Amino acid sequence: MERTLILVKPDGVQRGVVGEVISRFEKRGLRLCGLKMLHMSKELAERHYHEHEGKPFYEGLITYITSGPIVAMCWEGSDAIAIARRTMGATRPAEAEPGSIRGDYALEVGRNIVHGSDGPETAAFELDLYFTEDELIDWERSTDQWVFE
Ligand code: D4T
Repeated sequence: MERTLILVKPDGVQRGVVGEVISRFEKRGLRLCGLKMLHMSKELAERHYHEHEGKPFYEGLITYITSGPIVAMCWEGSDAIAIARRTMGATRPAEAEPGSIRGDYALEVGRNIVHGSDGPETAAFELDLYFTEDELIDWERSTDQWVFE
């Protein structure tokens, strides 16, 4: 079982697609294991996006991601990281397939609605930024046997 961090970014919250995003991950079969709403501090944003520091879009990215409340979630399942990224679509919405979240709801890379961890190490690092261990729930769904092989 793999866990991934998904964020609904400020544009997704403002545009009222939090429920839609959650619904797509639920319908896909991933299991929700943590959820909270928060307003990201500059410090948290800088820690999250430390790998992009110095890039031309970095300052705009920090301003955008701290511009309003976000929703942070943990989703789990086999291959959760890759499956979540396919469900979100390409980072650049112009390249995102129709039917993906970004392919259906976004136009610009700097307003791309959602974030998802891009690998197991990043997922562990990012989940730790947003959730304490006791905020991540170990549970089973009655439908798990029909979703997980
Ligand atoms: P996030 O982290 O938001 O899920 O994005 P990705 O993992 O899909 O993509 P990323 O790390 O390459 O980019 C992080 C973040 O920066 C914004 N961005 C990116 C931007 O505003 N301009 C750009 O040219 C790029 C490459 C969008 C996502």
